[in-house]
Amino acid sequence: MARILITSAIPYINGIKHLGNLVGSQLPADLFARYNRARGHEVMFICATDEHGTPAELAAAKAGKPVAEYCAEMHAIQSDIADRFGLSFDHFGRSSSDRNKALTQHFAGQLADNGYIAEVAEKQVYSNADGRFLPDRYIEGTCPNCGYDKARGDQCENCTKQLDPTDLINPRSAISGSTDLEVRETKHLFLRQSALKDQLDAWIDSKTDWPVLTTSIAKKWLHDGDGLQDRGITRDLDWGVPVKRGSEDWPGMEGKVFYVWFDAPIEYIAGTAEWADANGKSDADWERWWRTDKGADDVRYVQFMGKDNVPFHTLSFPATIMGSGEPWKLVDYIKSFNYLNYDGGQFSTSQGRGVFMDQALEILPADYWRWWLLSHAPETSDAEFTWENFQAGVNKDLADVLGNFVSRVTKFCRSKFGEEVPDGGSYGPEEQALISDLQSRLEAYQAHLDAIEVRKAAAELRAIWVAGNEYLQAAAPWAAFKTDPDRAAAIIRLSLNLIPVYAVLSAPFIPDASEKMLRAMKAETTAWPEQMHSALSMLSAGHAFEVPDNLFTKIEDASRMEWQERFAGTRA
Ligand code: B3M
Ligand code: ZN
Repeated sequence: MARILITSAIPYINGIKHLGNLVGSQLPADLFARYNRARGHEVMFICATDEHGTPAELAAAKAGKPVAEYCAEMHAIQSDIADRFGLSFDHFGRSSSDRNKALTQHFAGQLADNGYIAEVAEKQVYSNADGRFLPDRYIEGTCPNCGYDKARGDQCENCTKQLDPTDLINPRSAISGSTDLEVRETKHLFLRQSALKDQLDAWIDSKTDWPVLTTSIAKKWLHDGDGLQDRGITRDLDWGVPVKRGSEDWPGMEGKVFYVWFDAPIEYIAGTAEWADANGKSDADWERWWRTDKGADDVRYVQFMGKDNVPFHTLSFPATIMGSGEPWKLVDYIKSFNYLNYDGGQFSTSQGRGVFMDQALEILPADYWRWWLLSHAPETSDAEFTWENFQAGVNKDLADVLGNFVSRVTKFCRSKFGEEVPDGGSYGPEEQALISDLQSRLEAYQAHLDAIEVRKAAAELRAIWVAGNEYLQAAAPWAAFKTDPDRAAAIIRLSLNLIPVYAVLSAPFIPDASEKMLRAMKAETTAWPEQMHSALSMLSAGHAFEVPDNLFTKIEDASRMEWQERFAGTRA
């Protein structure tokens, strides 16, 4: 039994995530977590909401709520949707937790003690009316390029020109509208990533089994242009982790918070501590996942994320860990994803384009989405969601292949033998051939899941379902029944036995349908089928079952067109 620590990139708090976000981190992480639990490994699966930074402040302001209140509400909403999607986190934490504050401050203190923090003086815009420094995007004014009067200090939204706050004509505070602004000198902290460059480079080089997508991004940041740059890790915001050096105040840093990307990955660790707190566990219980001096040396740590998050996870967060000089666990494997596009364009949170997690569940059960998204995961290149493709995937794979098999077998048995596994006959050459085919497919399926090859695993699972269907079609128990009822009984006995095996193998992809199948078959064990031969004789003659309700309903053309239209524009 191995110990596997799994983290998914933590979604920003501002708003409900779209399906492109879901398939790029949380969903494949859940697949991997469920699979490893099913194989009997000890799994710790952590996710959280990413609650700091300007996007959180701005979204709260837009909602007219204090930011802490906004975050608490959005956390509850995201947590509920995650549940309904079957995301089986051991804990869904919050980066604004006390645990994360303390740990973030602790890391900053360690980094400073070890010489990896530089204090840099900068000139920045200060608002007298607001009594604070303003981040670039909190300053508005007229664009010198196009004359747009709501250009922000970092960029003009109208003509896309990158700006400095001092470029703006008639600058004003986006918070109060005040024009009483001045440029003042202030200090910020920088993480001296450049000083850890060689260590990071060697570490990345040692990861020969990582996906090219992951290592190529890391290498680019390490070597392109002037190489790895030091990174500012403090901001002038009210909302965030207050800058402290461990538990001590940090002179000159009053009123500042850590940059959101500094504290967000630390939440992977803090989230595990939150898990311990929430479950009456001790510090030792979470530290055995994270501290190599406290038992984590035999943990395999796997991270899931979209490609835009790779630089932070291959460079900045490892720099934080290495620079701390303490024995924290570094990631062993990073699984990164390309983008999923939506119907000829991009999913977009700011424009509300595409299907969002809550909307998806309003129209169809989670399993339909899980199956399609995972079987089309954007692994080797960007992928595209189209309604036609989604309809085809659901109807063919789930309804025609898996659902139809379960329904045909159980209904045929009920009508000819009653609702129990029939006696008579024995497995012949066709059955032996199926069993050995399934055994090699099982091994391939496991290998793909172990390697986190999501699409390949889905294809193999589909092939396992297809093999049962083809067997049933060729063995034709409905014909055999007329001349040789014992032969029909043997065929049906094997076919009924396939259902719990399918349920267990499919559970990481489609947990709800899997549970329905197991319940209908009244299966006593849900153990992973290590050997097909023995797994396929689990249900013996006389074992009672029930014909389940239809597992999957096909998507009609009319619904597809209605949804296509409904989700064509922007979210209301
Ligand atoms: N919240 C970005 C994102 O959701 C960011 C990930 C943080 S992972 C530590 O894509
Ligand atoms: Zn402009």
